[in-house]
Amino acid sequence: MEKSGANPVLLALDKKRYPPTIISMKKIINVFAVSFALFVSQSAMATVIIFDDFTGTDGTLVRNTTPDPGTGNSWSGSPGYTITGNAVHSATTGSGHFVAMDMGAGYFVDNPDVYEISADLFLSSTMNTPTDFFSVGFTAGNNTSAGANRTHLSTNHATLTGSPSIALRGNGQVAVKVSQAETAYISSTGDYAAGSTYNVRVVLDTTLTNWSVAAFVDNTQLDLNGVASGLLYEYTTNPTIRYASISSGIDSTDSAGSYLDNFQLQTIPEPSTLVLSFLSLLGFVAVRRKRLA
Ligand SMILES: [Ca+2]
Ligand SMILES: [Ca+2]
Repeated sequence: MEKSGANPVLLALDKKRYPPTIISMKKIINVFAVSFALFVSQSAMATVIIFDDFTGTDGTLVRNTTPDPGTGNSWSGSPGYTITGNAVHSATTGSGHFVAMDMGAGYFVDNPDVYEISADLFLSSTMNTPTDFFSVGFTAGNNTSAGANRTHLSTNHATLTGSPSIALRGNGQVAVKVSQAETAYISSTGDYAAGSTYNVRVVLDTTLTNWSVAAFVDNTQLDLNGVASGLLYEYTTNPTIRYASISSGIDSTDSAGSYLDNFQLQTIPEPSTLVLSFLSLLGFVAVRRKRLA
């Protein structure tokens, strides 16, 4: 054991270096007040539009169900997804499936905001190919066929490829598509190995003239614009979208152990709004301190 003076916690409490007037209770309370108020304001400003943790009877088709216990209309799409073990599983019919929540034509244009789609994804370790995947994203269309073609990753489906979307692939890759033709990000094979749960998020800002996209895996932001500075992808032509979608390409051997859970579409505070509320909080704390002094 080092002598106690080397311990940073004890150092912080060393009243010779940090006299009581500096580490005052008032200061500590103020720091907590700012952190707490900022946390509350962020939570208050995020609005959940769809949330589904799929607490349904095993074997129930996801199609035509309403989110349980959350919010939203009802899922439409292919009969290829069932609720099993309180999560979305791929049925054995066909390999590709699709369900979507219809937000209505023009919704994301008429209600400019910062939209985030997120979900927890788990792929069975029997998966090993890039064409096996689960993905979530914003799409222009929906697919009602039982064996819907592999979408989101496909170059064959202009209206079903996510604009944008994020996919976890069977070979351990994460891919972010911003249109049928363009993949903004793709990780190395094996970076996100099967057998773990990954929280994926794709964020679309429709308040801007040129919409921007951010993407995250387990709170790590992905670099969507390559060597250019920053991490955001920016559209030169904004996509036409109306659905919040789930899609996959999972064959029957891999379907049992692979699932999607906790689907959510929410609006989140714009960075500029956050800065403003932080500044106003600082002002509030300053006034409060003046009064207390
Ligand atoms: Ca669940
Ligand atoms: Ca970059």
